[in-house]
Amino acid sequence: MYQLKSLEDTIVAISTANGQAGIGIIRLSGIQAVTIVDGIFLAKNKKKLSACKSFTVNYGWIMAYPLDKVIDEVLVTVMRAPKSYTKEDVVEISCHGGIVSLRAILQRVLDSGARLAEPGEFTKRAFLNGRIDLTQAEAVLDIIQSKTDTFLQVSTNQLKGELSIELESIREALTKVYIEMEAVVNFPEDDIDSKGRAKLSADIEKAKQKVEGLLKSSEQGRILKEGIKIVLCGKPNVGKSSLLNVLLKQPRAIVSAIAGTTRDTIEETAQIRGIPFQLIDTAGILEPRDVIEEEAIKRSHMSIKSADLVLLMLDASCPLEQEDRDLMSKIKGQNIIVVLNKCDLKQQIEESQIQKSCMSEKMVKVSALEKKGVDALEKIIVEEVWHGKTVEVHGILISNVRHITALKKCFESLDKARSSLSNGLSLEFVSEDIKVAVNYLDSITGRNIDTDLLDNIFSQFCIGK
Ligand SMILES: Nc1nc2c(ncn2[C@@H]2O[C@H](COP(=O)(O)OP(=O)(O)OP(=O)(O)O)[C@@H](O)[C@H]2O)c(=O)[nH]1
Ligand SMILES: [Mg+2]
Repeated sequence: MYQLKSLEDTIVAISTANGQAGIGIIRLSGIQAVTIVDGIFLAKNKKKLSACKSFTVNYGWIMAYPLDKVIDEVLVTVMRAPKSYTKEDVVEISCHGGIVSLRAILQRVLDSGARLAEPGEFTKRAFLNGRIDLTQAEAVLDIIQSKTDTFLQVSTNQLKGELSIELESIREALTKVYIEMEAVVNFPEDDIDSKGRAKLSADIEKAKQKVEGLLKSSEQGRILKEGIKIVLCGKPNVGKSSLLNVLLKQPRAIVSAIAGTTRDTIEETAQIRGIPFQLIDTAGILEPRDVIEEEAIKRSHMSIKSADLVLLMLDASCPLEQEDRDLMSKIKGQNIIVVLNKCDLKQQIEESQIQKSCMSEKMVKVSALEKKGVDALEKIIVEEVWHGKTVEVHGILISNVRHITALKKCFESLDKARSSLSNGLSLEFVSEDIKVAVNYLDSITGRNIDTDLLDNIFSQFCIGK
């Protein structure tokens, strides 16, 4: 099991964001947490923190050295081990949220014997001290980085331990199978008949299906976590930037009647019906007039190529032109939704021609100017990325690449175990596969994980968490 060499240290960090705010919090965790703060805190009621009960908030001042000058007026919360975030003694000093005050108090705590916490070290301690498993620690990171309400809900479920419980139940079933097999391997006189083999096979299959179910959820999970890349493309002046602004609900991009207004690609994130999207507005230019426009075209193409979904914009108020056709041939093979813009004007474009030139059957009519048809567009975008499914946030959604990789390996091992079993192979080999599958499950929850990987996971956290 991984051991942190400095688990004995008392750690400290500013836990609130850098900048000015009403309050700021400095958090300490470790054996010396209460003693250290006692040395620099003067309570209004003169009571020492060491004499205070757990989960009490104490009003007073953090004093400078020597103790005749106040650094700031504070509230100190004491949370004693093991009922704290880290399962150690935790003290939180809430002071005024100015950076000078926060830094001065932090320095005072450091001078009194605490060590500056590494990124994610509080959560790492919660994991190492057995309060949460690794999936829950990772959920904390997901909550902090959450871009949408939907993903926040999914991460909160994971923090509550829903994934851990599911993995534990699969593990338990597989361990039972493993023990039964090992008994047969070690005591051959207890050999099992075909009925016994069929039962073991059915148990493995059940576990395999559960793993498969988790893997199936990962497509939705990944989308919610990372979002979908949508690129707006179309010839100049069709209204790409206008639509971007409508989708973002803010005038982010410059809109003008001059063709070639957008040159550099514009990237913004947006939430559409609970799903995070990265929206990219591109330059419409097709024939470059100078090096800047050459670069603009290059960038547009790069964005289009890497898009999960392309919104091909056409101006409905004029007939389909060669420029539109050129663009269509460039994006062939990609996931496309045709957006007919300027539908507030008299329609000149022939829809049958579009369908002939473009492989996509998905088409929406909008007016970016009058903000019409946007609802229908959003609906079709969500249907496209969600494949008609509903956003299910109450169950378990796997979103972490590390979990997905381990679950895939676990699935493969179980598959191998099942076919070995049905091919009549010795149980010795089958039980080995089961053991490998269990090890993969354990790597997800952190029961067995190597130091480097653990460091890697926690280094993604911010300091103070
Ligand atoms: N009538 C009408 N005009 C629109 C609509 N959408 C955009 N426009 C106008 O079309 C012109 C071009 O709009 P932009 O959004 O700048 O077009 P673009 O595709 O980003 O153009 P480039 O950046 O040059 O490639 C502007 O004058 C807009 O006001 C619409 O739905 N109806
Ligand atoms: Mg533009």
